[in-house]
Amino acid sequence: MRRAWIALASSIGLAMPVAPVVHAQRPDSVPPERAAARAWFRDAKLGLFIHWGVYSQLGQGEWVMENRSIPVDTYEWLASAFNPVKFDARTWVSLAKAAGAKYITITSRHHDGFAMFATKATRYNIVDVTPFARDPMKELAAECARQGIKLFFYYSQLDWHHADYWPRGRTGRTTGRADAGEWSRYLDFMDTQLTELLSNYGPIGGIWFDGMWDKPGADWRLPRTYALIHRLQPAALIVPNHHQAPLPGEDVQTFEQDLPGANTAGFNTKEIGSLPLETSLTMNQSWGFNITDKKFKSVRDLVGYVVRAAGNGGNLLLNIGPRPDGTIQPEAVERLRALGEWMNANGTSIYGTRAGPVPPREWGATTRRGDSVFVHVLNWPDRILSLPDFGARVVGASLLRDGSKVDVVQSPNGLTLTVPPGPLDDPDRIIVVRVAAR
Ligand code: FHN
Repeated sequence: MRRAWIALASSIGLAMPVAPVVHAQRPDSVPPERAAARAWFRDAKLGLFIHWGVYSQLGQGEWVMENRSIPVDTYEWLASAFNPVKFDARTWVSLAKAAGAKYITITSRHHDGFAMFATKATRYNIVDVTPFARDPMKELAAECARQGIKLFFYYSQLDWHHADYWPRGRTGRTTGRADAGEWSRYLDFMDTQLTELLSNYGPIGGIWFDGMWDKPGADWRLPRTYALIHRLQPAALIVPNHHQAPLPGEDVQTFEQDLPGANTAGFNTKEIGSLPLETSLTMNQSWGFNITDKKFKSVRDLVGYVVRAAGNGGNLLLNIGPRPDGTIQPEAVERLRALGEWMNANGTSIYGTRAGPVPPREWGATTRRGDSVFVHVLNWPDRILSLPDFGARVVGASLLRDGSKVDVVQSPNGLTLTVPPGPLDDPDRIIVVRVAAR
């Protein structure tokens, strides 16, 4: 059952949202720093997700401890062998920049409980027990600051290693821990580590939480933890991957392997609140390094995901799983560079936009900035494309690529565009439709 769930989670691609439920929410009153950070996030549109840890050594994804029932002491040995000598923060951050990503979200600690940062809360961390003895989060934070890209820390609330993660949730039952523990001590431990992440790495983008779904009924003391985070860094955003509608104190609503409001993965909510939106997506079918998973999405597909996420008013958080030596698979590097070239040429139709007047459809999506509506034609073989009414008078239309005029006819029923044929390998023909100022 558990394996089936994981396989489902990692194998499903994005699909069009089916009639999302839009959740009426009172606008949160947030301090100006956080409001500005949320606004920045809405504009960012592309982030690079990185799943990297001790598990990368086995090349079977980040769930290997659970999937193979590896006992805690055996996994501790694996941790003690982790030595990613080729890790180079500058290379990683430069690649994220080259891809057009505005932020990086990296696993500071995944469900295996191993801290990929220096922590005084436990010796179970990369500095204290590995031959590497360096803090890659520190190196990344410094490099992100240098290259002007935001850094978010993924932090797993679920823990397959800690003795006090008790009572157990749905997972982590086969790692040989004693059936006893003190839940409040575990929550204190997390708060200590979060305090370190928010105190020792300069200003960070925020914390990306994951794993609460393992114990949905538990008291996670969220108000206290969220207040702690916002007190330590008022501009840090809280991004919870709990698969529910947003809870008080949260800043972003994120969807896993699904566009906002869709639930092909089987665990996302269809309720969309008023917070900035994000979709996390694997580049192949795995989050952590999987040595045999070669099912990488094509560049055309990745462009489509960025466009459809933006067309839904959200960001795409595109994942890679670096190798245990600290290098990144060439398939991922190649795709990120190609995506970056596309973003470089067409980013004006993505960055800083909002969802356009026509919700994403099979043919493509629309985005909007001011008086420009960008019609992204992703999958439409015909010359004539008819769209529902934009709710504004259309002034003219042109191709983003070269500014050439595009025929557009507006009627009370909508618009008809004559789509110019593009190069066969063009993943997205973008038509800029100018509408009269409102
Ligand atoms: O179990 C994790 C999984 O390993 C991965 O980190 C993804 C990323 O969105 N989230 C979890 C499942 O919800």
